[in-house]
Amino acid sequence: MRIDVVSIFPSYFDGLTLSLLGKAQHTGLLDLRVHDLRDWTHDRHRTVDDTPYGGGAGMVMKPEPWGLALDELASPRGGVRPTIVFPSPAGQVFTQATARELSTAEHLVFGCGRYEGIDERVFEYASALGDVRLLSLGDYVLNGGEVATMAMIEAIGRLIPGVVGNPESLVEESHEDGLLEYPSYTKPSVWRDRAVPDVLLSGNHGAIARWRREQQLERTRRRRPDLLPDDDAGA
Ligand code: 6GU
Repeated sequence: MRIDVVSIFPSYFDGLTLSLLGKAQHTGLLDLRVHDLRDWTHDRHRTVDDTPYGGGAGMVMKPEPWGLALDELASPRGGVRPTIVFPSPAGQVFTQATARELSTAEHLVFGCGRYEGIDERVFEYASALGDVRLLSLGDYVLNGGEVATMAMIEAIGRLIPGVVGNPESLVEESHEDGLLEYPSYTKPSVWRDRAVPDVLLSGNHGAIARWRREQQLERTRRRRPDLLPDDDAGA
């Protein structure tokens, strides 16, 4: 998979060279390129923002640098239109299902906004080049799209076949089956007077599987009732 990221703070993404995603880049499973939006400015101050038409607080990202960046990075490559993601608290919520869907894309482009956002015409223009998605991490406000983009790239990248060494570890996680994960324990069997649940030491694999399923349901009921199908307060 090819991923291009456009940001005025490219060094945010240094962390993506670590661990599994770093290895995926070395082995060629992931081709991640981070770009500085200011490279597409032409004035002495490398300006990327301006005051909003109609007034109001804060600054808006100017369309011209974004247009040039998208022309260069998000034009169809070999007949394939990219998926262009703009992280935004005003977008649809990014979930494990979104991560799964985007993990099958050949080419993703992330446009990280700052300030009060990007001139709206940029999204329309981008729609002519690729499939545009406005995606939010959840109902709270970050200072810009960088941290959200990192979270999305990690969630997507680990689903690319071969990135996570043991594919079985992917299916037993929270959210993969719509429930929270069951609790895990390791040695010692007693630690500071706290014992590991007996069933896990029983060697009875059927009983262990049943216990884990019950724990998943119980935790989900208690912590995230909105995830259960018959929840009145849910989506
Ligand atoms: Cl994607 N961007 C910003 N700025 N804030 C957010 C977010 C995204 N998701 C949640 N809060």
